[in-house]
Amino acid sequence: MAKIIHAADLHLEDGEQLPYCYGVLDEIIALTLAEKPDALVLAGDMFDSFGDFEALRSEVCARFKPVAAAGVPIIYIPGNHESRGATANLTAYNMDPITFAAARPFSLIEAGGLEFLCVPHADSYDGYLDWQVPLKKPGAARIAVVHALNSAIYAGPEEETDSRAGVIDDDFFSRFEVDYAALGHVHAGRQAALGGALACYPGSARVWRAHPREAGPRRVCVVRLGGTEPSVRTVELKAAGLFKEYRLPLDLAGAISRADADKAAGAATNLDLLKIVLTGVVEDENAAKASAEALKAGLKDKARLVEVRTDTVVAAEISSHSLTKAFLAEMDKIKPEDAQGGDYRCWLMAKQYGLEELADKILEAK
Ligand SMILES: [Mn+2]
Repeated sequence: MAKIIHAADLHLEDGEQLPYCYGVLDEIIALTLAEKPDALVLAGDMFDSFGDFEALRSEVCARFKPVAAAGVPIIYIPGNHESRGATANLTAYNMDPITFAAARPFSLIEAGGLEFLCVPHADSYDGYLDWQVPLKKPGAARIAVVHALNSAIYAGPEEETDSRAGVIDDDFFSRFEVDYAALGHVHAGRQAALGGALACYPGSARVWRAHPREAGPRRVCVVRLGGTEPSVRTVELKAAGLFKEYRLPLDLAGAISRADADKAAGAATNLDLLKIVLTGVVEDENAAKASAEALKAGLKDKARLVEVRTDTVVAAEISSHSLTKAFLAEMDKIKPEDAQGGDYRCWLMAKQYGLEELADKILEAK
């Protein structure tokens, strides 16, 4: 039996997020030293850009030295991000003690008694039918390391809006006798059988941005190979923190309830990326914006990063309108007493929807 650790999409970034990024990297390294796998595989986008690659690579190589000293080979392919803003060919770089498999279209590396078919990111893999990949040695396990999209395992929208990753065909994995596909690019974790291989996106190793695909614990895969079918166990990275999103209602004056703000602040840790969307019908857009800014300032030290947006309907002087007055008076009659309970949340939403309808009608009539 062989064992590998598979991580992807760490997006190490120079600047104020660097200590956080290194915290996650160090957790992956500590896990590797504890698990003593036959190899550690990094399936692309270890760095957020070519500039980050240039600035951080010597420090990153130094951090991996204990892994190499423990006899664990480290295999790393470039994703689409390592090429962003590139001014040099990535194959020119020595990443000792990391085996940096940047040669295109592929390289076959034997390490830890395993075969690694390493495929750096490319805009297209259409030529793979002509690739001269040696046959798998009898009894060996083969791992494909690929940073790409595949429609069978992930059919959602493209990960990034400003660029498209190359798409790898299902047939690739059966043609080249792959047992396990160590994939990178899709930041949500995914697993599927693909052309006879078990294919896995571990998901981004850290929370890269405020997006639903970064929700949930960030993970690496611990993969067992050889003998029977490959099996995958995922391990959560505590240092990655979480992406948390809340929608909080503003009142007509554009004010946020203290209880709501405190609740959001209390739920975050200093590793989390917190996103708050302020909703509701407001009479003054500037008041809503001021609330957003005050909230952001108040949460600054509660989370690693805080984003506050407004998603409000602006209806000036709506509260003085006779329909609104009547509606609010009726709503007040059925207001639940306990402002923390589920009934209260329902009541608040009903009031919001009602106000949105009224805002529509009143604005239409104008
Ligand atoms: Mn990525």
